[in-house]
Amino acid sequence: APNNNWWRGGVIYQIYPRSFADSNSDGVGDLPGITAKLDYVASLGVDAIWLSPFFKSPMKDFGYDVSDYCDVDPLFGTLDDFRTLVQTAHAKGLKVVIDQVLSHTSDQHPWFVESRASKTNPKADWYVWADAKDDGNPPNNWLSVFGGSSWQWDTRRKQYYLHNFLASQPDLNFHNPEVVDAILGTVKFWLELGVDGYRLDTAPFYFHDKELRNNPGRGGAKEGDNTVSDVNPYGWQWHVYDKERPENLEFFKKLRALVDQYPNTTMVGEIGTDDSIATMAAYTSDGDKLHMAYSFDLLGKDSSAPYLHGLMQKFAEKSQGGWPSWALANHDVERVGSRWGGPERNLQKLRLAAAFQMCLRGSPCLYQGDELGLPEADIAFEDLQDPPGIAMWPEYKGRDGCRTPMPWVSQAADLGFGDGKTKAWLPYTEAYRPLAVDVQDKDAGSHLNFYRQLLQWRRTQSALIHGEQTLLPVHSQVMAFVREHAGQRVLCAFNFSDQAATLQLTAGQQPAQVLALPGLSGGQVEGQGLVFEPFGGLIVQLA
Ligand code: TEU
Repeated sequence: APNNNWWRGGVIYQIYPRSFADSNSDGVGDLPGITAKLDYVASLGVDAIWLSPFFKSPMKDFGYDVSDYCDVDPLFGTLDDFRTLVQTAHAKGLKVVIDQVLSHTSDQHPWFVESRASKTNPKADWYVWADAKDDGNPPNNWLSVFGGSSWQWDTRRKQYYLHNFLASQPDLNFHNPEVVDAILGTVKFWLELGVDGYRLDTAPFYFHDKELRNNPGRGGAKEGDNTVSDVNPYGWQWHVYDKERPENLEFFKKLRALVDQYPNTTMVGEIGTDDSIATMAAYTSDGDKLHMAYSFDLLGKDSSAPYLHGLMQKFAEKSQGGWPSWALANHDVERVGSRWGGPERNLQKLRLAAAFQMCLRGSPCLYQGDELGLPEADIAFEDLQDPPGIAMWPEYKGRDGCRTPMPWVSQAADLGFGDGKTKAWLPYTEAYRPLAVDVQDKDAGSHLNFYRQLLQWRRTQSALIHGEQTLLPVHSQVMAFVREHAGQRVLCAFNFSDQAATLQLTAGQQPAQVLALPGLSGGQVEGQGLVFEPFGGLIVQLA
């Protein structure tokens, strides 16, 4: 029988098409390149792939600036290439989730070209236009996530338009019902082509505050201070008017009604905001909005047990049955191999973190190359491609360091990314040579084979996929919780510190059997307690 809930607890593998595999040797990865590597992806034991955008785009934000929602950019291939990719993935038992960048378009999108032409054209109100203040300044203090004001002056209309990211990514006006209808039409297009779901880019950003009120400062920001800082996070668009506004939830219901017409489909909303937990819960409760909410809360530096505990506790308190997707990395942040692994790329800790992610209630999301334990690539300023990186260097070095080509073949000049001769859009990372797929494939003890074993093992543990999750009390070193399903109770405990640790269990937590997870080590049962080496972990079936 078809499993309508494959996404509940399913593992998602994120592919960044530009950097995965280059079939036509133009220096940029493409859809046929991905299709050719699907055996590899299936060998990991994941349930689905999520493809970052491959739609027509001037590539100012590398595809997150869409100029035609219903076509493939020639750089990535054709619609037929996409059909082949979907067929091939399905034949290998992989679901296909695609990225939908609905909040904004490219400034080259015909909708925007028309909208900016005059104040009276039929699409005049499809984007967020506003007059200048009397002194010529933008209507309010909102800031772009990528730096500077989020308002761009347009000389033709003599008005400002809103952009939450680059100026070449104008924000669609979702308060206009015509825009919502047009967007739902584009979503339907891909459902008809057989996709299994959507990753919704910047889901909290669809609806702006209609009254264009200033973002309030927080905790001591001075009026007029538009710099992004700890005291003024609301200078960004990440403010109270955006996240859980009723219009957004109503839009999700419309999306859900559409998506539900196609069996076995899912949606995961990207909540790329600080303090996302309440928002994640609001978006996924009651089964009538999004299926899953993708959190950024494991994408920072903090991997301490108290932090992780606080996060999971907060989600449990707020969740109302909502469903999270936890990721340790993506194409926007420093690779987990460095961020959590440190300069020495501590494999023991990375394996502990991976096991932790796979044991959590929710749908884990892997980013390409995490399974190889890749560190962040060093990129020289001259090689930078990412606009916010170029703009904010050296305070912020941008996102290129996690986007360099996948290393497939250790000995090939281009690491097996293309035909061996072409220069790729980002430099090949020499440090990836010894970590290439062909090397790790052959090594039974490699990080890659650890991941394969972890994912295979998880498939046999229904408590980890379907179980309820109960946290143990907060502990300064050990993050621990129990997953419970169909009478089976599994205790998962992870020492996230570089010191030995012990964890006392209560009388109700009688260890019955240690569940051997290859690659996870450094933990053992001693009477009514668990003892751990630094970064040791243990998974125990309770009586
Ligand atoms: O990212 C949204 C988001 O919140 C990011 O801006 C993130 O905080 C930032 O990249 C700093 O790490 C999505 C996409 O994932 C990103 O690649 C796009 O650039 C962005 O939307 C605009 O579409």
